[in-house]
Amino acid sequence: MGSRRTRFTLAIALMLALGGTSIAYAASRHHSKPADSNAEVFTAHLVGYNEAPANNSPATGDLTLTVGNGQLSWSLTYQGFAAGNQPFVAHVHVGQPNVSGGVSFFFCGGTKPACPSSASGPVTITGTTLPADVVGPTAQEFAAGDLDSVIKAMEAGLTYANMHTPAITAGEIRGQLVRGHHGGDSQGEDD
Ligand SMILES: [Cu+2]
Repeated sequence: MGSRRTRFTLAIALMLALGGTSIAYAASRHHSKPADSNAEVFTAHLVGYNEAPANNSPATGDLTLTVGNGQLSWSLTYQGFAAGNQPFVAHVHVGQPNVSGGVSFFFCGGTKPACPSSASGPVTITGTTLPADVVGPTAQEFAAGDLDSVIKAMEAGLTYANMHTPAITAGEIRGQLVRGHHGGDSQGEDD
């Protein structure tokens, strides 16, 4: 009788312990969120294989973009372009993987300052994007200034970042924006 009771007590203790573990896990996840509780992070890994059509560019780029407080905060690092083939624009398009869509907003080049040369090593540019920075794509019924619709497209996996160069003016490296810190895996999963 005694051992039966002990086993029962152990089972209850185990259940409580497991329950406690999952509560602690949920709490720590909640704590890891950014200050703005509505903030969302997107990442993209830009490579030539993601362009349409694919190319053999040695260059790579990594974008981290945070949505919050009605604006986007972003950081883009790029490297590996040939010295004489530096990117002249980096921006975000609306389009699903392997489809070329119109431009939504710029990181460098276009409506923003020129893209710094990466001829002597990796370059990181940072900035914020406000509704006024959104130029469209109007042909896809994304109105200029409508950042909210672009964010919805981003959440649906329908935006990509790319960089254009003199060698491949249509776009040399590209990456789909995906939620969280898994941008490096995105294209493989989507294909
Ligand atoms: Cu582009």
